[in-house]
Amino acid sequence: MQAARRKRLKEDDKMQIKRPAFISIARAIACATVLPCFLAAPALAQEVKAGDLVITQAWSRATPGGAKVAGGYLTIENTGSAPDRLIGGSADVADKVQVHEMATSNGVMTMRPLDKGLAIEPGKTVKLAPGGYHLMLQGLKGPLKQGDKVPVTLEFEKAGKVKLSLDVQGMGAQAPAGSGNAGGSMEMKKMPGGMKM
Ligand SMILES: [Cu+2]
Repeated sequence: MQAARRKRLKEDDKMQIKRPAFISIARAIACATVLPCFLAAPALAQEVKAGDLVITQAWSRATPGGAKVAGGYLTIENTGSAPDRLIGGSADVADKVQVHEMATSNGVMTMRPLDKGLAIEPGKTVKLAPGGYHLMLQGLKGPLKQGDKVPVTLEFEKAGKVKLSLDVQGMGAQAPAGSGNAGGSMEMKKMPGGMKM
């Protein structure tokens, strides 16, 4: 009896040691299950030109009911020879649209508005994506649903106001549909805590 009990205790110890590994596997599976959602969606073709700027892959994510904020993501290329700056925007679906930056400090993801906007240097391409720069739609008037096209007006210092629409992907999407990149798995490495933003 005693021996059996001792053996069971020893096995409990082993379980304790194994637990962290088990949790990370569970997280990896949770992340992986979101991949098929956006792989199955139709490809993006939208390209918006405003002066020297070319904007592509404007997208967002479906929001859970009652959510008051949503992220907006896009790629901005400056084909000209002068710098420009994304300073803000507006949308009918939200009270306000800000340009945010996300960064990790001491393992905690935080974000803050870019008061002076986001510089788009000549000859450069700037990507707003989960885990980095993003548009923040605040004071959402209703949920964003997968498949929606959400009209947004961006405001640039030089190019002025630019209208486009965000293609709404599934709730856990890490990249726009049809982008053909491995954005999902890259984000997973950057955010081991499994945070989605
Ligand atoms: Cu934000």
